[in-house]
Amino acid sequence: MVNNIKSIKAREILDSRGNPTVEVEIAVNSGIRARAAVPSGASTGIHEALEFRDADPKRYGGKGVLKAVENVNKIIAPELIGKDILNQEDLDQLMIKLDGTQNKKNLGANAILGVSMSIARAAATAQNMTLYKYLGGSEATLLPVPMLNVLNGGVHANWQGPDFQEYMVVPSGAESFKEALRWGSETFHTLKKVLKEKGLKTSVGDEGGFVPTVSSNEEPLQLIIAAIEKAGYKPGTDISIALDTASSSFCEEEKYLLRTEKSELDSEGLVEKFVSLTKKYPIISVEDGLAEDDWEGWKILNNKLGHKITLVGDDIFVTNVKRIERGIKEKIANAVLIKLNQIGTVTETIAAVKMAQKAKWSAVVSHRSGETVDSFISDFVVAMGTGALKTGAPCRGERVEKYNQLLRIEEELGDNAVFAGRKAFER
Ligand code: 2PG
Ligand code: MG
Repeated sequence: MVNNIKSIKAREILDSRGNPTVEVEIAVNSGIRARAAVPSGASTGIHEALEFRDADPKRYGGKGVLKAVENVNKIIAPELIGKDILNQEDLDQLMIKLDGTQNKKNLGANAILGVSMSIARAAATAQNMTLYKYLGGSEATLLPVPMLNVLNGGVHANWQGPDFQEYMVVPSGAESFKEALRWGSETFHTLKKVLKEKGLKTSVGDEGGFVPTVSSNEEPLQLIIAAIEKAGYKPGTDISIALDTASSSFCEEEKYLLRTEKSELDSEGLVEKFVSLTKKYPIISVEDGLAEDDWEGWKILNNKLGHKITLVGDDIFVTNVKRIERGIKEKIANAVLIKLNQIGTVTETIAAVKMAQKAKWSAVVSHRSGETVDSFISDFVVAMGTGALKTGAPCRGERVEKYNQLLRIEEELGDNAVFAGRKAFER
């Protein structure tokens, strides 16, 4: 009885872009309270679970989430009150049933996920455990390699930077998470100097990375290599590079339009570009190299590079076991990006990670470009032991809070902490 839900209350708050999002607060009979906030994407995949927005032009340009809030308070809460918070899976299933659609379009994935995450948090507190231990058990000791998005492009930069959305530094050669974060942060600050010296802009995009005006998608790689070296690190040994090209966002009628380079490529042409870039630069991972429905192109990419580097599917898999299963069967990638709000419950997200792990695929846990200071994913990545996390630049409160939470977890684990290191990207 003490662990039964007493009340659930959702509210509309703002995310890091100043857009409304859902926050849920749960109270349990024992007196425990827990809170969770839902993130929001900009380069959202069309196959993602639905994020419910009011579409009322008089409020927040149509982006209000009052309907999702109401769905929590009026529909979900009455069903869940009195139920035991320790039954995460049952409660998630109940909400899935209550919604009754494939993509959660009745209640909204943003409504359901807020409840799902706050239940997990309350349950951890009820068990007197940290969240990562509650979700992952005593085996949860693996700290992820941080993938720090130091240079933003695409939609996260209002198309004022490169076409590729994310250029990440990956300090996989470090000995600990703490050290990796320092290397990443030093490189970030050195990159600022490199940009300044070249007379390039140092303003930042949605995920905290710089947005210089460049004339190609290769130029950022040269700038980042210069920064890594200038910061005193060895590119490819200490610090490697990962890309999220978010290719769905510049794909039109099966053609990939690279504005900065004034070129138009087909799938094979883009794959060839990745092949040549990976020969020249220490790129260890490419996410969304091809668009969300270009299964054929993905196959070509995986045949060419899958044995060498990590190929992460984000928009194509959308943390959905059905799509991941198809990807595994058709051998089109070797890793999956994991975002809780793409699918909408903690239980389904865990299932997606487990499916990837069973197939010996990597799983990269990820933030969204619209975030809050909620650091659920930091605990989640340790709980799941995936060894890799991307959560933006070491800049802007909502990004650094995730990295800071991992510092706390590493400290708490002490000698038991294991840093994933280069192994996380071995193929
Ligand atoms: C991505 C994400 C996070 P968004 O494409 O991987 O970096 O961006 O949240 O805008 O979908
Ligand atoms: Mg992506």
